[in-house]
Amino acid sequence: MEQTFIMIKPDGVQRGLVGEIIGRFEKKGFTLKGLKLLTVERSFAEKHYEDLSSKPFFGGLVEYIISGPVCAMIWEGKKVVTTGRKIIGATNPAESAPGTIRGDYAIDIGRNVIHGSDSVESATKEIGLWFPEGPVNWQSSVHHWVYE
Ligand code: RTP
Repeated sequence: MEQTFIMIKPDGVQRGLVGEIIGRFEKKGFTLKGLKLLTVERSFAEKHYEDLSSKPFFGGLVEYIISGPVCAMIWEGKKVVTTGRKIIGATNPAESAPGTIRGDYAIDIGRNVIHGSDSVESATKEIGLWFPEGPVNWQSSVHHWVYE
């Protein structure tokens, strides 16, 4: 079953959106396979966003990510990478549809509450970086009521 890496950024944690965001993924039918609250070092944030290191906003992005605790998660389910990105909404909250997390809870691109892996390959890489111990192994009891 597909897995994705989801991170509630420091603004989302400080604003008390952790429960709301977890609830959206749970109610969709996805399964939580990893969860931790942690403040990351600068070098770790730079590694996570290494593909963006040449962008002009890279420095500000790293400052933002290390500014407080983040909530790192592994979510599992059919097409969870693409569906997770739809639940999250467009990168710029000004363009995120209402009903998406960013559409409902964010205004600025530099305070857009949440990260989600953009491909299965990125998800594998990010889960390996954030959860070197691997996912928690448990079987959701709702599968028969979510998948035909
Ligand atoms: P994320 O990685 O956080 O899920 O976001 P994304 O794929 O939707 O967007 P990406 O292009 O990978 O950008 C990563 C994060 O950098 C910040 N950003 N700021 N000021 C700017 O123009 C700008 N562009 C991107 C956002 O916080 C974005 O989520």
